[in-house]
Amino acid sequence: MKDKTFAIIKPDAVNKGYTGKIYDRILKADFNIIGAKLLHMTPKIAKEFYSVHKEKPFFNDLIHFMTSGPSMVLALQKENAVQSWRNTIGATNPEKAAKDTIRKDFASNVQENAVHGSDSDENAQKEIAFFFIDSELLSN
Ligand code: IDP
Ligand code: MG
Repeated sequence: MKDKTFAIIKPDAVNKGYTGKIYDRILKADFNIIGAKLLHMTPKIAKEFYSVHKEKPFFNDLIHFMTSGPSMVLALQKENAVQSWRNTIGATNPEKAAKDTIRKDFASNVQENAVHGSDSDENAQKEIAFFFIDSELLSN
């Protein structure tokens, strides 16, 4: 069983029509998409998902942004998925993101940064379970 990570194509990127282009990057980086759905986060869902950041000065703005329109949530599978996806998306701030990363190419700023990626295997598992039930995930 290969490693998994959790990704979001955030409302800025969905709104700008980048979903297909970001899918291309995912597939070119050899991830298998094992779960995918389009949803519009409620404040309750966004606050719970980002609860680790609840004391941060940007928390309220982040919730406003994440609930501003539809997002695409994804479960991705690949060897070393968490680190590999973080490498594919680049730094949180697109100004600091490496060349050819998703955030470098599609993000607007440090908040509206196009995509999410889990930061550990433990969080990847929690985040996938937060958005998907087992029957919505491919297993192999
Ligand atoms: P990550 O998404 O690269 O893991 P985190 O530090 O976990 O970055 O922050 C979660 C999200 O909160 C970021 O992706 C971004 O949308 C937003 N964010 C992080 N830092 C800032 C900031 O300094 N100002 C505004 N928004 C931020
Ligand atoms: Mg994070």
